[in-house]
Amino acid sequence: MATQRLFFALSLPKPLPQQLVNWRAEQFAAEDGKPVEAANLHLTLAFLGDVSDTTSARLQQAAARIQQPGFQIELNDAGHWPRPGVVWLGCQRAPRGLLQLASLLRSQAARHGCPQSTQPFHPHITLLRHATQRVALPAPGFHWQFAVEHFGLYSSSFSRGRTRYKQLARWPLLPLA
Ligand code: 2AM
Repeated sequence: MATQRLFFALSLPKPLPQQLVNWRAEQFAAEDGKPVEAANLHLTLAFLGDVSDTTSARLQQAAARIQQPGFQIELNDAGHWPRPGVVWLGCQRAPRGLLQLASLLRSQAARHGCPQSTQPFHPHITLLRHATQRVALPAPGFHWQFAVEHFGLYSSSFSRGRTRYKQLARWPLLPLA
């Protein structure tokens, strides 16, 4: 049976990806890790793993029924997870809307046979992989915020040494209050 590696995620509005890439270039040297390309920067809501077309269609139907307001994300935290060697950006206090959306998608995923990690959800944007270097905070220029007005379903594939993410579907959140 054909499957695709899928995940629900938030994309980053322009010009944020380029701003993050610029900031990263000031903070980290080439040998500090493998930078995630600007086009691939995202915040994962629920990782689904390898999913059949039937399950993908069911998950998309469930996602389309989600009705919740958009929210603001403030990127004011960063860190380094030595295993698996990830440098990430995140929030000191994740907004309730973000936690609610991720929790709903993760429980829908589990119900449709996509096992979810038992680790607590820690929303983050991965900036570097195979990273050995910690992030020194506070750092100059560190603090961004953006409005989240929709979420999407993405496929992940790896070919010719590159990871590619493709948006398969996107759903709007209700207008921000
Ligand atoms: P990461 O950025 O912390 O590695 C696509 O692979 C996205 O799904 C990545 O953002 C990755 O998070 C996330 N993800 C969550 N759980 C995963 C898993 N078990 N395997 C691969 N990616 C996972």
